[in-house]
Amino acid sequence: MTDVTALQRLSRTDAPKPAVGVIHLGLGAFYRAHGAIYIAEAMAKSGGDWGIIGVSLKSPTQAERLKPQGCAYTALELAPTGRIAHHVEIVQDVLVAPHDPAAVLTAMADEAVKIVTLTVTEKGYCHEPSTGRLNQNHPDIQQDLADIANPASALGFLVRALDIRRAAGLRPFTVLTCDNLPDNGRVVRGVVLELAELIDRDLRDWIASECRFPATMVDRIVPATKPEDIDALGADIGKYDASPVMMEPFRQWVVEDDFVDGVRPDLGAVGVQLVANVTPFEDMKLRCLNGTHSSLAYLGYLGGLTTISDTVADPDYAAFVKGLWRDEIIPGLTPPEGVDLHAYADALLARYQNPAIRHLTWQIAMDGSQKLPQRILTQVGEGLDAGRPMAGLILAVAAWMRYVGGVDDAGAPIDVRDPMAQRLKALSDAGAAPQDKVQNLLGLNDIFPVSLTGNAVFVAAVTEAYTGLAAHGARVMVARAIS
Ligand code: CS2
Repeated sequence: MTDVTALQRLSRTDAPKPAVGVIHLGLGAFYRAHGAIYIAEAMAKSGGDWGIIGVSLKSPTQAERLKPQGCAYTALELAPTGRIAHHVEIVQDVLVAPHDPAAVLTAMADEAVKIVTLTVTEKGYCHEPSTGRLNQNHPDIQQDLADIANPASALGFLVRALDIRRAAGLRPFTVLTCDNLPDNGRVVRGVVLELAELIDRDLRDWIASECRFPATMVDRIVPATKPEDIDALGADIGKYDASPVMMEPFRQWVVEDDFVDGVRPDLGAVGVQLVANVTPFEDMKLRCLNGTHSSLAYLGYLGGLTTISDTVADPDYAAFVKGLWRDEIIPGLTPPEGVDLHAYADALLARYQNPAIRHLTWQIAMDGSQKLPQRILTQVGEGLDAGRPMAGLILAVAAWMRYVGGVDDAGAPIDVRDPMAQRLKALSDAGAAPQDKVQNLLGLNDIFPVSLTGNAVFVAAVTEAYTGLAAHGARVMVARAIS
């Protein structure tokens, strides 16, 4: 094992620092491995002032790790055949919103800033997943409404910064969401306008007419960095990087080309697809990738499988996920022009099999209450309506129900991370028999739409799947699903 503390810290080179043009809200590993790298490449290729200031909305950890190394970091590309370390210098500073909200607002209100990008995860939009409407009872939104000069939520920062720009006679920035939500541009626009309206009707109207909220589809598998990754990287590059990111070689970014005054980095020069309609790409990715990721995460975790690559190394799980694509997911999709969805699914399986990517099923299982609707439930409803058998995805829904009950197939407790974790466990515990537990969870209409809970075929199938999982475990049920 390398003694990483003996290594010299990673630092910036003395290349000139680009001026800031982007503020990023929610500086996690994904954006540093995806959007930030594309923007850095676009600037290297075509110029422009697109340096990034990152903002952490909750924890100071990222700032504490990155600032002592000048905000430079290593992005480690992990292919089955080897690894490539990229040195990334696009981030200029990291601000911690709860420590100094005024500094964040000042940065966002700077005229030089043209784009605010976001990766705040599904729950960061403070919306009701089943309707897309702003959840006005969300504690962060309550805090925004009580004191918008010191916002708590990403939406509060957007609204307040836009207000400051309007008052100063400046143009708004483009709001570029990079989260895995269907129609993510429309969702963020909707909740920003709802919040703005609660504060000032004129502000709402100005944002509605002047601001732009392009939709995007983002894709790159970026497992959370583990302590042993930091250690191994130290041995590889001979420097201590406190905050490297681990990423697969594959990446894709599809962006609706609708920016304020048309101002943006030259993303097209570095492989970003700039299109008029992102929806077919977003549906393909959310359903084929994220839908099966979540399915494998719950069924894999319950069955004692630690990573996605371990899960698809099991022939039954591999056959199961192929069946999901072939019989349940692809038949419900309209492919983007020129895309062969079966080839897309084959490529996905190869990405999942990459043994160099240790993506924990536990990590993907997080926040299921926020992910299930768009990843699985919508397509289950549509499939059943079209008369397709949706037994595999329904088994995945039942596996999520088992998972949030908090005990795996070996009887070990599960550390369930979800904004609704306590409520989910209480509902599960309140039912004695499997059908009561299922019934209780189906009562959550912010997750399950009535169109689904009112569908007797769905209710019977999910109850049967849950009962099977409780009696035989996930591995047996996955094997049965393919036979
Ligand atoms: C994953 C995604 O954690 C999860 O929920 O499904 O982060 C997934 O790895 C990315 O969307 C891939 O682009």
